[in-house]
Amino acid sequence: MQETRRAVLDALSAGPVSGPELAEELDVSRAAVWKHIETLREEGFGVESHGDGYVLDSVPEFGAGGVEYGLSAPFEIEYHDSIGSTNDRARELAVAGESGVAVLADEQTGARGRLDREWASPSGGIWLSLVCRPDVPPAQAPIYTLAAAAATADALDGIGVDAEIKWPNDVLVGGRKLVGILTEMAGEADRVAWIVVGIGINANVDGDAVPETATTIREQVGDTDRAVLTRSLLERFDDLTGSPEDVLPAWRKATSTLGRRVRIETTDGDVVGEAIDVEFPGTLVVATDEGEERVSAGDCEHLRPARS
Ligand code: BT5
Repeated sequence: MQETRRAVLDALSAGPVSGPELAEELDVSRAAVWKHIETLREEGFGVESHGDGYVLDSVPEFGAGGVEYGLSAPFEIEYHDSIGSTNDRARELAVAGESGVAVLADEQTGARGRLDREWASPSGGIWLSLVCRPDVPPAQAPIYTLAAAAATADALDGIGVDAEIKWPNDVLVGGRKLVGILTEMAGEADRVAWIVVGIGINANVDGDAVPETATTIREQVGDTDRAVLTRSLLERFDDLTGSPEDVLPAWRKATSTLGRRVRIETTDGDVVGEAIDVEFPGTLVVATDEGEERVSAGDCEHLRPARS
């Protein structure tokens, strides 16, 4: 959110405060104050005017203003009621040189999973794509995907949803998929140009609007305040990517893959065995009958629990 507008908002929430007082406090014209208040109203903030000045009456449930208000992570929110795919829009922004933007939508009409699979995105979800420009080699990019999964699991934990991560980046509840993550990037041999981390959360959505293998927050705990959840996810993601050494411990804490018997479908065939560890930047170590194998990408299926 634009800096002066955020300052106006802060003053209004501590209000009542008059237009002239605001103008003086922020060192801008009264007309500018008025414009900011109008914009805030357009974004869905309820700004009431009383005899003794303006006061903030309500904040929007969702949208750019609703998420940015109180957000302590360096992301600018670009919100769409409906869009084809937030990842496609984030890629456009990334290619144009943008960074630190979170593209957010209530509904997507052409969303994608990995390998161009369809991703159901009805109204009421949290469809989010983050444009990042980290100064890291491309080989380290998977840590961003793991950070997104861990941040999402932690944010869900905060609203009472007992989520578990299935390697590398599905977030499940009771074995059903609640969140999918799609990371895309561009770069050269030694440096990433940009990474787009797309996170799709089935939030305030009916169970029959998503595939049978999926679940939604509505089904699990009832509707949630999506702005609050999005903020805590962005803040946790920013913390984790700011200290990459914290990502794997956070991921390990939230995963149900480690210690399980798994089958990983990779481009070189299936790897079957017990998942025993995850290594930087996201490699799964599987103990197979032929010894340890390290897998960096693939579709993971949890088999029956490993014998102890
Ligand atoms: C994923 O792919 O899990 C990554 C999904 C990423 C979606 C986000 S939303 C914001 C951003 N914008 C985009 O366009 N994409 C990202 P994958 O592992 O390939 O899983 C896809 C499979 O999950 C599908 O083939 C279905 O079986 C299933 N599926 C489809 N929609 C689902 C949903 N809403 N919830 C759970 N499972 C779903």
